[in-house]
Amino acid sequence: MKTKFVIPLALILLIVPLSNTQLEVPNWRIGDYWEYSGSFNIKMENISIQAQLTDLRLEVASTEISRVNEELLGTFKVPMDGVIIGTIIGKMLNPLTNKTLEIDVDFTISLTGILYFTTMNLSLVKYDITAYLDINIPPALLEFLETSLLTPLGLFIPEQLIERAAFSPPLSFMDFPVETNENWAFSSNITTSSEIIGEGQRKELPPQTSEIYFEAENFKTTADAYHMTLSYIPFLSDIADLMEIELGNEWQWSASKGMIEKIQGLQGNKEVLAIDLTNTYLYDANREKNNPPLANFTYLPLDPKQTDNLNFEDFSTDLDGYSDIMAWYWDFGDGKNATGRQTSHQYESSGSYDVELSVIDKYGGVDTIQKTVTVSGGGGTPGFGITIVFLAVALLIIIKSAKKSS
Ligand SMILES: [Ca+2]
Ligand SMILES: [Ca+2]
Repeated sequence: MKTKFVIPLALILLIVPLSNTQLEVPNWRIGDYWEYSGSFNIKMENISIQAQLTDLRLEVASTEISRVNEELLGTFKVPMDGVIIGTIIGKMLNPLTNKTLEIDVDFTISLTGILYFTTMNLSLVKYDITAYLDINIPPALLEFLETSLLTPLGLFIPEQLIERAAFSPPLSFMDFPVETNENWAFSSNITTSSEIIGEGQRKELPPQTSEIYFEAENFKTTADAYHMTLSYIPFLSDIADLMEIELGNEWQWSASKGMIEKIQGLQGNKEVLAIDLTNTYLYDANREKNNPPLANFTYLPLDPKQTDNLNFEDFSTDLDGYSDIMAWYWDFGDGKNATGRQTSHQYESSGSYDVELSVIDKYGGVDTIQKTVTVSGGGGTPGFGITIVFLAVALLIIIKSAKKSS
């Protein structure tokens, strides 16, 4: 009977060290940066697009407290910059004249923007990106486009595209901690508002909300790399959808670089997209863990009346030093809020208010404390203060006489 248990136990012992491999949330800090370069290749029936991405740089600039859906979130503010240089080559058929034109257009797109990620699990909260376009359209193509447009849209060559997007809930690409062979799925609503600028005109596109849903799988784990399939790439998936291209994506996350090091998309068996993290990065996987701050505050007067202007002061601590604390967010419990280390507030009516202070340190540690502030009606009862003084004096006399008698 006993031997029956030997094999399963041996198997369990073998499995345990392997299943311990898991990818924790990376310990990002201000100043960490990553640089990418890569290529983009699309072949369609009549048109092919080839482009090179250079010096795409992401850097953790600061930490901020953001309010998302009535929730306060600690976020990393990550500026992003990069340049895409490419060519569009192909043939276009003018449906009106039935003539074909050879196309050879060079373009340069300079990207600049800011991304916000939650400090807790690096979910994308929002982004604000501007793309400066420099498209060299030959006169023959311009004329061709003008004559082939079936509806009189008027040709508008954009010079600048601005897109602001917010995700609700924040879009989690990774389900930290990621275990070997783990599957996960996420959905989020993206609300975008865009602007197109060109030829001295500015066109605003109305805000649009759509749903993002994707599935992911961590299918292979090696010493440092976590290989995953992900059915969504921000920005590119939207373009791919428009062009009806299927991007089968492989993401490779590096534990030592604290970031994605490779994105690869395949169309059929051909490479459509290949972005690699060049060796320029700054991240220390072995750095000591940050101690999150401990939120606390004081306020005066302690027994406020409706007419009082209350002074609030931060009294938070951080084991790494007070200078770690970067931002303060005050919620006065009456719909009003403020930022800064010190602030003041006056309540419009008497009552009990739950005042909340959230603090964030420069490494993304967040803490919140709530205190109830009771505001009494203005004026107060005359002589009330004197009654307290009488009580205190009476108490002192009682204590003194009690001491004497003992
Ligand atoms: Ca997980
Ligand atoms: Ca700290």
